[in-house]
Amino acid sequence: MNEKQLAGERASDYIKDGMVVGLGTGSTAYYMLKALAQRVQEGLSIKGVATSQATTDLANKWGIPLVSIDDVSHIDVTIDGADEVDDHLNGIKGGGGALLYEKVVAKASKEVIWIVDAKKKVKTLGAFPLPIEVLPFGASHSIALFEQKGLQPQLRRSDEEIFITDSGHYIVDIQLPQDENVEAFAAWLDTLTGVIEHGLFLNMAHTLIVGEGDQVRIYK
Ligand code: ABF
Repeated sequence: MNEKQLAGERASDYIKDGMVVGLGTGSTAYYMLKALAQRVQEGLSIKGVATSQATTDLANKWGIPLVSIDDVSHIDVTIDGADEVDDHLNGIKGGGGALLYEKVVAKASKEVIWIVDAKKKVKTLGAFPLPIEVLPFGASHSIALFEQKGLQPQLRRSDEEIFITDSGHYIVDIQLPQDENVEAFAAWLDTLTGVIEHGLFLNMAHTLIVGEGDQVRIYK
């Protein structure tokens, strides 16, 4: 069993009958969804809120009941992947391009659990490029500003084509400055017209489940 599978399957144990569950996106969340689908087939009654079209498709394929985020008052627990997580359980997300819906779902959740393989746990965030979701209208000006700040912006492409998120936006990947307070940098990003959302998920996760070798380690 690989580290992503270990983490994903362990996380599905946190899901209880009757819960509304935020369903994450990515190859680690894939294993959580597979384990959850098995439990649904065995009688578990839950409602899932998907964080991407890809996760919606998997849930439909595997028979996990879905509900719109706007038809529930809250989400009991969200289980999602991440690209990097530090010792404070701050993370970088969005490598899969789903950060906007992932952040909306996380913010509506009573508990947020991240599931990762060992290489995602880092001392300092920033080796992984920080995804920024930007409005296509004026994106060149957002990119120019990041360039001017020395953030090495890269407009994300997939097979030569500009990558388009589920909500119709672009993703610009930048380098997180190592000499800056991450909260202050996130606050600056939040002021930028044309920036829809960014991949800094700060003070949002309650539990981190890490697959390490043939073990699972849980951090709170
Ligand atoms: C998703 O999980 C994204 O935010 C993040 O990029 C991804 C990690 O993907 P994987 O589990 O495939 O490494 O939540």
